Amino acid sequence: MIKKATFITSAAAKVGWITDDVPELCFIGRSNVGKSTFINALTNQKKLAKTSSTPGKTRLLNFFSINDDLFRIVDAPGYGYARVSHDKKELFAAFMEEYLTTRTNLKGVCLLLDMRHTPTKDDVGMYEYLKYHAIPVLIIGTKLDKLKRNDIKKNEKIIKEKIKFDQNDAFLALSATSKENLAKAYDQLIALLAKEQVKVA
Ligand SMILES: Nc1nc2c(ncn2[C@@H]2O[C@H](COP(=O)(O)OP(=O)(O)O)[C@@H](O)[C@H]2O)c(=O)[nH]1
Ligand SMILES: [Mg+2]
Repeated sequence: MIKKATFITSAAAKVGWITDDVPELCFIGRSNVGKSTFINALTNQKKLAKTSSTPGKTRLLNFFSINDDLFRIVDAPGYGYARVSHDKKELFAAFMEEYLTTRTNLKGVCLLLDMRHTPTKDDVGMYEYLKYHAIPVLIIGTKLDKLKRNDIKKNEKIIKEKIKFDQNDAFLALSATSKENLAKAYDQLIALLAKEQVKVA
């Protein structure tokens, strides 16, 4: 369980990154997917990650220390709003790309997808990008409470098909509001920290 979570710093560029060996898990998702709410529920703190009402407002990486530096959660800006063209290279800001491709502390990405919807082009592009760079991924399906029981398996199947889900990755659908499956998230994060980065063909 997460017993302690503290905000350390924000960084807009590499110069602001922390220099040490603490492993990091980066949380990524479209604006409004429920990332801040998930981080707050996971850490049992009401305002750790700001639940912003202005989509795409945050332009920084936010670093949080978990359980006295057992690992860090790095909250990334939401994608899907800032994008200026359909060029894949501009799916996210250059500083995000630099973080994801050069940060040695990074052990995995927690990619959040809304359980209610078919993943967007941006979602598909993001997963593809992570796979291309051999970054271990945990998919968190958010807002599970909004689904009818019958739709849960159905939607999970649609999402997995749409993103071409790799069975070696983990998938966990949960609700930050009803707390369903929330307790399972911590173990998944610990498992993600231990995963090998395997380059696929
Ligand atoms: N029903 C439900 N609503 C949620 C859940 N998680 C987030 N939300 C709502 O979705 C909206 C966006 O959440 P937020 O955490 O700010 O999204 P972010 O932009 O990804 O950080 C807010 O109105 C939240 O209250 C959830 O598990 N269930
Ligand atoms: Mg947010």
